[in-house]
Amino acid sequence: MKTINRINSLDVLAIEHRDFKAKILLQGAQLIDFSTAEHPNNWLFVSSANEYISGKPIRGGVPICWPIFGAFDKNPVAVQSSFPAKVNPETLEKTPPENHGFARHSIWQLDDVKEHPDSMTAALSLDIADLSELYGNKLNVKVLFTFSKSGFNIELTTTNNDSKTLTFSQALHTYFSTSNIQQSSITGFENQNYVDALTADWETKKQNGKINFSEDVDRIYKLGSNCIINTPDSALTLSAQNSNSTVVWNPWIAKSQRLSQFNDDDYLKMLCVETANALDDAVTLEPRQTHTLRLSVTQN
Ligand code: TA6
Repeated sequence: MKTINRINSLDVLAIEHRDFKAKILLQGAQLIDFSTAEHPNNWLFVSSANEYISGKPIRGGVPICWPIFGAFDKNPVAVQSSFPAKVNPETLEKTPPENHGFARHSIWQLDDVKEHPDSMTAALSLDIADLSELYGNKLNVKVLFTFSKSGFNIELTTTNNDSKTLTFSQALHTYFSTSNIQQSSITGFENQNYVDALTADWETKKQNGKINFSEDVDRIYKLGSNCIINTPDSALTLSAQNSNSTVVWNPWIAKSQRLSQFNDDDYLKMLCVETANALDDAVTLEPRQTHTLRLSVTQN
């Protein structure tokens, strides 16, 4: 069953099946709730501090960071030249594209919801041409969600509609829920290099053992998110295709007090594992070329 409801000023697609439930905000095509009959609590973290007002990204679920991941000036030159800063003709003041791109606070079109014997799919797309003279008609983006009793899949497909090569960065910025961050860990990145975004010059370091959480963490691992997230409540398996970066983030105490739409103690209840193509892993598309980023999340 599918219905369109509202949370404050935002439309939300609610999907109900005997084996699973899901909710997707049309703003940002943002999955904010997924659970199964067997694992009935929301697998995703969503802050109770969210206001659900138009144009303001929701903190939690799976924000789609696109066509830029992170801060514009931390992106490679190829991304910066694909999406140049906007110049005010009078003042010549430059306004760079916003952190994490515009997709996550734009209204996506719901193209299709299909029921299958053991799964349901929801397809959404974003009409770039209407969004901004900077991006109009350059890129096309759509997302396909597949829900089943074992978990959810997300496929984010980008097509280059321009006559020249374009480079973009991206992330499925997934917030996972935990009842105790200090008893949570991630395995699968042992001995891997990562960029520590908390250091002044974004030092490269090596991961020793599993990833634990006892302080501010903001790391970009140089490989796709094929890992296991262990919390006191669940053991989630993530597998990704066409992703060469994974961002692991927990803001911890001080940053939690500064973040919008986030309670001071929310850091105790969440961890982000973001399936991405960031920094030098940004994706270059020739004209008419297509790229699909895939994430599968299942519970053992
Ligand atoms: O998760 C990686 C990250 O880039 C962090 O550095 C932090 O900024 C986080 O995203 C949240 O960003 P937001 O714009 O949603 O507050």
